[in-house]
Amino acid sequence: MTRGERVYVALGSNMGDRAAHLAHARERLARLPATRLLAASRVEETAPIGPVTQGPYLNQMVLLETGLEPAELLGQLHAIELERGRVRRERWGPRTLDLDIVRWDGRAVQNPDLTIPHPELSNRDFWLREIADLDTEPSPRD
Ligand code: A4P
Ligand code: MG
Repeated sequence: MTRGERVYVALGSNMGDRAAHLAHARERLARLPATRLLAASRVEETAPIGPVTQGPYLNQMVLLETGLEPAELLGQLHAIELERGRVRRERWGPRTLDLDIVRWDGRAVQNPDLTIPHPELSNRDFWLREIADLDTEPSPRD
């Protein structure tokens, strides 16, 4: 494929087999059309953020290179969430798998379905740490 754009996607899970949900997401992201998975951060267990009482999360960030448009990638992320039985109940509530577009190098998006960079980026220490992981560790394929 021609060189794509670099996108940071956050993976989160706090229901069921959390590690298996993240592994499934990584495998599926690596096989998306016109997309390569360049690197994955450490997996971290994090205390739940937000107003809802719920269990701890496993969080991880991956770096993709993609030729997809933002709306296309969002559609693909929703499809992968559905494969893990994701049901949208309450905002910020528990979930088997949550996939968020956190940052898209060279682009900003603001529409009713999509905000990039993700508005919570600067509030989430673990996202900032995971991005730092991705930016400092050269990927094996570089
Ligand atoms: N949407 C807008 N911008 C984006 C984007 N950049 N990436 C829209 C992905 N989606 C985006 O999302 C609702 C809608 O947001 C989507 O349909 C899309 O059109 P959702 O996944 O159904 O709902 P949500 O995840 O509950 O809402 P939101 O606002 O994405 O919340 P977050 O930020 O995902 O928070 N605690 C810990 N420790 N770790 C976590 O990962 N996550 C959440 C959820 C709460 N607490 C957490 C964690
Ligand atoms: Mg979300």
